[in-house]
Amino acid sequence: MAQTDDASIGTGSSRADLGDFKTLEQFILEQQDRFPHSTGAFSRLLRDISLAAKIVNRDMRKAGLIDIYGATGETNVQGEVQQKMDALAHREFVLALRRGGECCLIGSEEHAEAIPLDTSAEGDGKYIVLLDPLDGSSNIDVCVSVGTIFSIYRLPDGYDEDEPDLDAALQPGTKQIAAGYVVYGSSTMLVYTTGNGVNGFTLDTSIGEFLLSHPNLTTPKTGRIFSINAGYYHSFDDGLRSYLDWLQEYDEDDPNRPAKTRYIGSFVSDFHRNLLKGGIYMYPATKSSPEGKLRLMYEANPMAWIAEQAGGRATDGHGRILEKSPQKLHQRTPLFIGSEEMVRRAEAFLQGDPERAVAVES
Ligand code: FDP
Repeated sequence: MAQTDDASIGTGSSRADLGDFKTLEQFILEQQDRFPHSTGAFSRLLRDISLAAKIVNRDMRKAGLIDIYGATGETNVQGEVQQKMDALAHREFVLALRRGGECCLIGSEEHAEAIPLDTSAEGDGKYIVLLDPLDGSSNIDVCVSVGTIFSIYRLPDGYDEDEPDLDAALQPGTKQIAAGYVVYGSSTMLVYTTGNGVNGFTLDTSIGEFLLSHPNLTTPKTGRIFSINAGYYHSFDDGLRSYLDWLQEYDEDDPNRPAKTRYIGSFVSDFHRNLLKGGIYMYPATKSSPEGKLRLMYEANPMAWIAEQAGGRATDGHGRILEKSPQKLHQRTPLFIGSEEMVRRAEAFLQGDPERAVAVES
């Protein structure tokens, strides 16, 4: 068991003062100041998202005490059982974005069609937000970490923000202008990128602020963790099965083998752990999900950009996730994401060339 310094417990001396940390709001404003022509609309949009995340966090922490555990009795557009918290999180994000007025179109995993917002009252309404309001929600009833994933695009030229064509949301991941996630775990963290590195903020619930706890996050070039639902092993293709076997072999010259398996079954949480510690998360095509299970627009694209910005890699096994051109909002994709060397190795196995050199400079 880890040793604790008893003298510091309860004295406040082990707790950081607010002065040590930047709040998310301060950080966003600082970034905004770097662009002299910025109108502040994007900063306000991020603030709206972080506010909704705080509300979802609050409700989640009380979920066992009020009637928001369990299923709604509905299925979502994916045909999956909708949890009450899924519906509640969807509603909170839509309300926050509607109130803020900076977003003209929302695509949500919990809603069949993109949702146009009335932008006449407030804000510029130049942004499109795609989100998975509550990822891993089948874990809520058993107190396991879940998350929110979001992805922001600009409304392309030629579209009217008052009546945006729903197709405006169908942009490749390379067009994202921000992507992030919130993990509601043993603590709540918001991690995001605008293409200038990745920064992580931990929620201090006593003051209701996200504080910059993980500036300039980078992910290890390789790692020892692999995350996959091994229950589907027999429906994986030969290349993937060989890679999984290779990971589990003992090799006295390789400190990372045999690798360790860690699978929470909550993508945000699995991704977050691997980002910090080094590892690979895989959700391939299977017999029951021939196109994979994860959603390109709500899950794969935002996490792929964060992974790349942190020095990692994301592929569907054949090409870069961010370059996939979306055909529909709820499109699925196979996903292999995480430490660069591990993802490159997975690609080599999947493409039938396991001997291909993959080592990368650390
Ligand atoms: P969930 O269905 O609980 O929302 O994309 C959804 C997801 O969870 C991921 O968070 C998770 O990694 C995956 O599905 C788990 O699927 P399996 O149960 O098939 O492993």
